[in-house]
Amino acid sequence: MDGLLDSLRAIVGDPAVRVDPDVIAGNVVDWTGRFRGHSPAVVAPGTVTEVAAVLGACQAAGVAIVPQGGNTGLVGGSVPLHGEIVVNLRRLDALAPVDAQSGQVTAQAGVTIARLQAHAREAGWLYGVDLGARDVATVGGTIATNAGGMHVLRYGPTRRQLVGIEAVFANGAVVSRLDGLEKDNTGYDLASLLCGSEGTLAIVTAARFRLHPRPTHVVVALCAFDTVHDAIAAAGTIRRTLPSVNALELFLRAGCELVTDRLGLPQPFRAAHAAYLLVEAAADTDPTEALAGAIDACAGVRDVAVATDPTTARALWRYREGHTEAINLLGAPHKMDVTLPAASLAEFVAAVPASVAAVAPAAQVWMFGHAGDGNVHVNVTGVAPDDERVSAAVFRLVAEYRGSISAEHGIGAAKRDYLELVRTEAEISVYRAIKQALDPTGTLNPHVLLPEDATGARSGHSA
Ligand code: FAD
Ligand code: 2HG
Ligand code: ZN
Repeated sequence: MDGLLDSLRAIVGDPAVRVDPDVIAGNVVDWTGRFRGHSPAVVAPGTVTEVAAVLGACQAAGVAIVPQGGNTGLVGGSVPLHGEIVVNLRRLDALAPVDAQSGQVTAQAGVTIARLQAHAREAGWLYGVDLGARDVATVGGTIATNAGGMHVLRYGPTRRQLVGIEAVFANGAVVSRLDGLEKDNTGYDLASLLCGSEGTLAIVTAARFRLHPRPTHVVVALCAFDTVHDAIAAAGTIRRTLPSVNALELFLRAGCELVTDRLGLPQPFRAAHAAYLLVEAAADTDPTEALAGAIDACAGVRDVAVATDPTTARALWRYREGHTEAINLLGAPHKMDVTLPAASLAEFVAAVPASVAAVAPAAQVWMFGHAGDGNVHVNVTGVAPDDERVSAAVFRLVAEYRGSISAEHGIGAAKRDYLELVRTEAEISVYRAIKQALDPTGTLNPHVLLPEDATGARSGHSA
């Protein structure tokens, strides 16, 4: 290890190899505090050439690495749970000017999503992905997880924004395809393959994104319902009747009370309600009337608050976005970001509390999410970090409803043992073949995504 650290210092310079446990403490534990690892070093390359040399040195030394961006990932995939070296990409933070002709921009892996959004906005465009972790989450991390967020309904997840990618593979090869051709049918789509690969196939160093025209008017409404079923049915009605819809976000009474209590916000309405649906519409002409018409067409709406200016809109969004922060204040949660077929979402939400109570009677269940995408975030608190009974029960329920165990956060370390619930043997063997072909020594994040194989051997080795 000492020899490897000397080589890494020679590549990136002394200050970019941090080994002091106090200094790297924040790099070895995840955002929730549930996943805590240890590492001999955090290495921060400043150029693509340095990334390739760092990877080459680690591969030659037989030491595994975990790529890391903002470390906001929620599935334990960004921290060194098996003593891997952390390769942090935050220093790769160049952002090229927006190409006004194509409506595209190239950004390096360490650029934060908030910076990318602001950069696009200043040039009169919009970046299609938005998420609560925007100030810290990076281009590289959001590509590696195919991050979704609040606007998937309108613009799709990260994969849909990608026009090209630059990445370093385990053998040190650099692939760079950033010329922004909207149409290019020349073989495998590497950008799509790497998007969602969770740092297991390559380190992403830069990407070319397509931007969207920026609607001039944004209106937000928070609607209250007496049943979860009505709120979810309303999401379907609004999708159908409001072409300018940007976001359809669900949260429940318990979560709303937790957020108002822990974050010191006023109650959104005089009375508490069973479920809330936050609706955002955006267009080039004022969508307020169309939004009101769509809400009128929904059954069971008990109260509505509308925001037509950015400050009030942010205040309404806070009730929804504040969930992750407020729940973390209760202790490290178990997070299950799942998608259900739209027709089963309400039934699934109704069934979750009993499934959890059957295995963990004292646990608390919090549910919220992107109702327009069929994606609900099931958070459970009051369960020991390594107690798998709750995840197993919820994921089994998801599989029964033919849903997915990851809508947007990925598999990471948290869900690798459940992949077989929703992916066939044939699919997993193709995944293994891809991993084996691109990373035969198991250098790149070898302890995430894929389950242990039939022989009990893990894909790759630990440090
Ligand atoms: P990290 O956490 O550092 O890494 C995540 C994964 O990507 C790891 O497997 C890591 O190894 C890999 N990786 C990181 N950088 C690279 C790279 N350059 N090359 C290859 N692999 C890399 N997620 C959503 O999808 N939607 C949401 O709405 C959402 N909201 C969130 C709100 C909060 C408050 C928080 C804390 C998280 C939220 N997340 C959400 C989860 C998280 O922000 C995303 O998963 C995000 O994509 C992680 O980006 P990051 O830069 O922090 O990556
Ligand atoms: C969100 O939608 C994020 O707010 C985080 O995906 C979800 O905290 C969670 O479980
Ligand atoms: Zn989410």
